[in-house]
Amino acid sequence: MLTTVYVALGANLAQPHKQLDDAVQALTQLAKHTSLQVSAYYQSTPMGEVEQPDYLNAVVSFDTDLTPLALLDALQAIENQQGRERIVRWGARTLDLDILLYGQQVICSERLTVPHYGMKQRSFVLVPLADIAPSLILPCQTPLSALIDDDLRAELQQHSWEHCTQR
Ligand code: PH2
Ligand code: MG
Ligand code: MG
Repeated sequence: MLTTVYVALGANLAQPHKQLDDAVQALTQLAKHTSLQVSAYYQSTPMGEVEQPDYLNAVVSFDTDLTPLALLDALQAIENQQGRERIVRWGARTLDLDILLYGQQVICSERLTVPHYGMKQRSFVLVPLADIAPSLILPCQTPLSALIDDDLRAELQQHSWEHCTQR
C-alpha cells in the first residue's frame, strides 16, 4: 500500500543549494514511480537561539511503501550520506530531512512525532508545502491555506537560480 508523505528539507552549510539538489536526487530514488514533487527553494532566517547562516528550505512529497520508521531510517541515511553531524541541537547543518506528514496518520513514538511538532508555526515549512499541496487538509482538519497569509510569505525569499553556480 502506498502512502503520500511530505518531507521538509533544510540546509545552511557546505553549498546549501547543492545539498538540496543532491537530496532531491536521492529522494527521487526513494519515491515510488514518478511521484516526487518539489517546491521552490526559499532562503530563510534561522529560527532559534543559535547564531548560524541563513537556511535554504524546501518541501517535497512522494508516495512510499515504507513504514514511518523505515522512512525515517532512509531519510537519516541520506542526511548521513551528505555529511550531517549532530553536534548542536538546532545548530547549523549540511542537510536536515524532517517528516512533516505521513498520509493522515498521527504518530507519537519515541523516535518520531508526526505531524512534525513545529510545522504549523514555521513559514519555511508552510509556504513551500503550499507550493506543492495548496488544498491540503492537515490531520487536525485545518486547511493549510488557513495558516498562510502575506506576512508569513514575506518572511521568505524565493531563491533565485541566477545566484547558483550549479545550474
Ligand atoms: N531548522 C532548524 C533550526 N532553525 N531555521 C530555519 N530558517 N530553517 C530550518 O530548517 C531550521 C531553522 C532545526 O531543524
Ligand atoms: Mg528540523
Ligand atoms: Mg531533523
